[in-house]
Amino acid sequence: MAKQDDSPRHAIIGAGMAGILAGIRLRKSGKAFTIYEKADWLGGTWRDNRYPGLTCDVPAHAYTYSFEPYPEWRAYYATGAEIQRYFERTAEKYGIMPHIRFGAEVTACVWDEARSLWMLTLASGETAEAEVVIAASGVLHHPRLPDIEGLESFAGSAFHSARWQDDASIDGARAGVIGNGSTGVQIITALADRAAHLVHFQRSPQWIMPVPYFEYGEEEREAFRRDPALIDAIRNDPEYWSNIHRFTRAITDVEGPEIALIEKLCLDNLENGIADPVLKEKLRPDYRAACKRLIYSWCYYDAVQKPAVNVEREGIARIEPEGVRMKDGRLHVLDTLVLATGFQADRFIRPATVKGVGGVSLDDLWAVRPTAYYAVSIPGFPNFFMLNGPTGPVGNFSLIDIAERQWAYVEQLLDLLHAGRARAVAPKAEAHAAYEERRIAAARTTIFGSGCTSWYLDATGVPASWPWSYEAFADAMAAPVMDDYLLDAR
Ligand code: NA7
Repeated sequence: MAKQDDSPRHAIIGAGMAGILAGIRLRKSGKAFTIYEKADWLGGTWRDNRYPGLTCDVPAHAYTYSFEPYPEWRAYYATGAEIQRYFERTAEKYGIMPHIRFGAEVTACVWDEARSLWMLTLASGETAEAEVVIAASGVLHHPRLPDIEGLESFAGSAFHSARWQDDASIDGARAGVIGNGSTGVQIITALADRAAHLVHFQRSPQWIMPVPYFEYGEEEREAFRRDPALIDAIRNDPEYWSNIHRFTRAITDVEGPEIALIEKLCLDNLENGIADPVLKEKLRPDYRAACKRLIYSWCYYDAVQKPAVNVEREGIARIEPEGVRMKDGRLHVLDTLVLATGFQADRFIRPATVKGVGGVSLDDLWAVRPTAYYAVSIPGFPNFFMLNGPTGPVGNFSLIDIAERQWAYVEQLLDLLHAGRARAVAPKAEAHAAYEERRIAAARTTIFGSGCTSWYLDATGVPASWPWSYEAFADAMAAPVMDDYLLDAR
């Protein structure tokens, strides 16, 4: 980015949902920015994940930028391919494409105190400068492969769900899926009618929340095109929002009525949705609902009752060239093995090296757990802001809404730089420490900390996410507490 005048340059890392959002906002206010994207195309998680059955479990019209409603969604829940198209189209429409540098992996960001700017190094060895870094590098980005003996020996194709192989034998073949998070469940529902034999390997059964599913016909889409107020009505649907508020109350009040209702709805679903009593017991969870991310599905229980599908709850002993050997000695012979085993959720911008004031590295600061003040900024890392960063809300709601609210907060800090009132802004260490202390205490009492394992937990077993209500998050993002920030005046 060439320096045109005195105004700050912005380096956005990642051209996924949040990076595109930051680009659109900066372009609108006429600011200089470059989006560095390590891959050769935009879309982030929606570019990487292409597995059959991929659907966003947030209603399509809610998983949409507030400023760019989209009449074209084909169903209440959008497919991954449609969402990818939406981001491509939106980036194009808002003039973001010329600002994206593809194949440009940022490997290091080092704060130059004397000049109040970030020195970026790319994988190519090239360097760049920017006064502001926006880390929009995603949460669930680095696949986590299971540590199962013999995985390498499998003779068929074995691959992670986020690295889908189009030429894998599925149709009329014998396939297995390890993992029953949202991903494994969606893959099973899509393959149940395609594979001749399909095994769903489950280490822990899941709570399955029944949800409505319907398609929008051409007539409805035409009505959305003509009258955007119809879309607003869906986005602002009081029932949708009261569900979200109920959900966050359920998370934060583990003995309250909301979580009891969620558990009842899921158990009724299991009771009424599964006919065979043996299968029903296999699928019955033995921990609290929403402790792991709640699975929303309108068709999983139908899928597992199809003749080709076998739910396997015995533990896996090892993987052999022919298939998966269970602890009780049985062998599932397979042609294809899908590893829907999740992601390393604690990476964020890493493995890039980030060094702030005094050469302190983010890796050292995050030795115990990734953390950020209100999920957005880090003491000692001036002008470094994260979207969907550590300790932010994760759950069954739109991360676009989360990122937009975080951007509104970041923008108020950037205004200080843009107005020339400061050269650098970072949260005070004591403000961050107080936030983390309160957050960790609250997080331990949430449903996420009620005794299951999940990607919501940090390495010490503390839930890593926002532990308060959605309203509390919205309030916190409405305006930064400026007293909690250190300004380095010009
Ligand atoms: P998740 O939700 O992290 O699920 C991973 C699944 O893989 C889960 O069922 C794990 O079982 C299972 N798993 C992981 N390692 C193993 C081994 N070694 N053996 C057997 N089973 C294993 O990832 P997803 O991709 O489904 O979803 C991630 C998010 O993407 C989702 O929450 C949405 O936000 C979108 P476990 O439960 O640990 O017993």
